[in-house]
Amino acid sequence: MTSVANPARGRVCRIRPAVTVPPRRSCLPAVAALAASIYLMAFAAPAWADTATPVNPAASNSQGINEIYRAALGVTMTIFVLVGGWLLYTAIRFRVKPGANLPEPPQVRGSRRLELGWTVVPVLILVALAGYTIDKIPRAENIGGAGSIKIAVTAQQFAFSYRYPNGKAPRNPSVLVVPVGTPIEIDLRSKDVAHDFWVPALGPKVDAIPGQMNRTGFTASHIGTYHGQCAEFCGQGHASMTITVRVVSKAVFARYMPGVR
Ligand SMILES: [Cu+2]
Repeated sequence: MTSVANPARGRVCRIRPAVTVPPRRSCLPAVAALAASIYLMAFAAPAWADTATPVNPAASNSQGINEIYRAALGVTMTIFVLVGGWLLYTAIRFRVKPGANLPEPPQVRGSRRLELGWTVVPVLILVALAGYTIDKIPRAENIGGAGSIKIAVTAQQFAFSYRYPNGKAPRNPSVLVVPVGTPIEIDLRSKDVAHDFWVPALGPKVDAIPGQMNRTGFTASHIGTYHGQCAEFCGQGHASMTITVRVVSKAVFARYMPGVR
């Protein structure tokens, strides 16, 4: 081992003698595994369904949640592609060839610019994502407004029950029918244990807690039938504690539940 002066840094650095790299083992299995993974990812269409977000939003509230998901996914995927691409490039570009002499590469210690960069840039990214999320949360949680309909929802092992402002329940007790484009306010209570009301396509998930009334809601933007599920394990029948919300036109709702608007 010899010592030489490093003119760039004014220090003495050590240079090791060249090393002869032994021939590598075949990389065929690794290449085959990578190719198989890419093939499976590219052709497993169902696995990509709703990848970016849990569902297709059908209300302004879930649209707000959707936008937060997409922003976070966009930023993180960009970072993944940049870092992963750079890693892949360097691994291929600077790979060791069998039988090559391998001198020790330049030894770099400390770089204020680099260290500041990899500290400040992630902080700025996180602050931007947090700011965007905080800006969108009011939209996701926005309930009520002119012409809103207040519906009392009661959770009980193992079903949700609904009551309109006129005191009536839906004709099919397990299907909540609401008009499109109308703010729906939900007063959520539980009769026994903790449950959770969640219809992903419509709005945020909210706990139903005994002795407490929690409020949630949504303004549906599309006519259709949307499904949800109690999202808090509440006992043996929890899996059967499903939610069905049917969004109909205002005219259909006026005939379905006269006097409620
Ligand atoms: Cu449950």
